[in-house]
Amino acid sequence: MLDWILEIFDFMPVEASSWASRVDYINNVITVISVFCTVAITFVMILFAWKYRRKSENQKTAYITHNATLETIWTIIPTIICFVLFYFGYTVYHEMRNPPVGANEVFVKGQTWYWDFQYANGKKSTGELVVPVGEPVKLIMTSADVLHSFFIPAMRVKEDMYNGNYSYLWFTPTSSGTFDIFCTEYCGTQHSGMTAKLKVVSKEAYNDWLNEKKDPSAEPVLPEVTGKAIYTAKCAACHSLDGSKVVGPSFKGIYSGAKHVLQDGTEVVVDDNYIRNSIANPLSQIVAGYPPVMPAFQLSEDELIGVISYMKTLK
Ligand code: HEC
Ligand SMILES: [Cu+2]
Repeated sequence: MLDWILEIFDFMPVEASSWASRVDYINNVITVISVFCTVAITFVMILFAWKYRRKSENQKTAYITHNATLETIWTIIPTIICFVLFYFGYTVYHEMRNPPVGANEVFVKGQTWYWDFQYANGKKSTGELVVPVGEPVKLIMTSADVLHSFFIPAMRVKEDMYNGNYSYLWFTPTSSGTFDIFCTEYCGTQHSGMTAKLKVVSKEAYNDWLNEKKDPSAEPVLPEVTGKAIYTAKCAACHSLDGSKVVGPSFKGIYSGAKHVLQDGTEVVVDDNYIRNSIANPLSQIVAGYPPVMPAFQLSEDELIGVISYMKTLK
C-alpha cells in the first residue's frame, strides 16, 4: 500500500547512485505525510466552519478554553513522526559526510562559468567528469571566484563550493550513462549555462580514458611529482620527511588521521582543508610546541593539489 502511494510521487530524476533510492524514499514519505495533513486539516477546517456556524442571532457559542487530552495527542504524535524522519534523514546524511577511505578522488574547480576536473594521475578535463561505475568517488571542490554549487541530480548529491577552501561530496554510481551536472548557486549572467556532463563508465573504460595519451608532449604530470618539487624548493628547510623535528613538524604520516594539538588546545584532524589553511594562513592554526614562524605561501590550485597529493604519499 505504502509503496503504491509512493509510486504516485515517482517524478524524480533517474536513480543512478547508491544514495538515490534512500533520498527519494525519505522525500516521498515526507511528501505523503505533508499532503495527507494539508488535505485532512483543510477539509476538517472547512467542515467545522460550516457545521458549527452561528445559526441564529442570539445563539451562544460554547465556551471552550482547552482540551488537555487532545493537545497532548497532537503534540506527541507529530513529535514522534519528526523524530522518525530525523533518524532516517540523519543516517543518510551521516554517511554522506563520511567518504570511505580509498574512494577515487577528483579535484573540482568551479569558475564563472565552467568546471575543471583533475584526477589522481594528473589528467585534467573540463566540462566532463568521468568516473567508474560501482566505485565510490570523492570530489574535493573549490571555487576560483564566487560561490558555486555542484549538483548532480541523478546522484542526489549537491554541495556548495567556496573560494580559498575545500568542500567535498561523495557517491557511488550504480548505473552507467551520461548525467547532467548543474551549478545551483546563482553566480552571474551565465549561471544557467554552467553545466557539465557526468560520464559513468565501466572500470576498464575508465582506466583507458584516464591513461589515454592523445598528445605525448602533453602527458599529465602526477600531482605528487609537482608537490614534491614544491616541497623541495619551499618547505624542506623547515619540514622533514623522516619524522624528525626541524623548525616545523615532520610531514611523515601527516595524513594518518591522527589528531594534531594546536597551541590553543584544540585538536584537529589533518585533512585537505587543514593543509590548505596551514599553507595560506599559517598563523591561524599554530601547532602546539612550535614557534609561529611559518611564512604564508600563495600557491595556485594546481600547486595545492600537488602538495596535498604528495603529503598523502608520505606514510
Ligand atoms: C620557515 C620555516 C617553514 C617553512 C619554509 C614552511 N613551514 Fe610549514 N610550518 C612551520 C612551522 C614552525 C610550523 C608549526 C607552527 C605552525 O603551525 O605554524 C609549520 C606547520 C605546518 C603545517 C601543519 C603541520 C602539522 O603537523 O599540523 C603544515 C601542513 C605546513 N607547515 C605546510 C608547509 C608547506 C606545504 C610548506 C612549503 C610550501 C611549509 N610548510 C613551509 C615552518 C615552516
Ligand atoms: Cu556557478
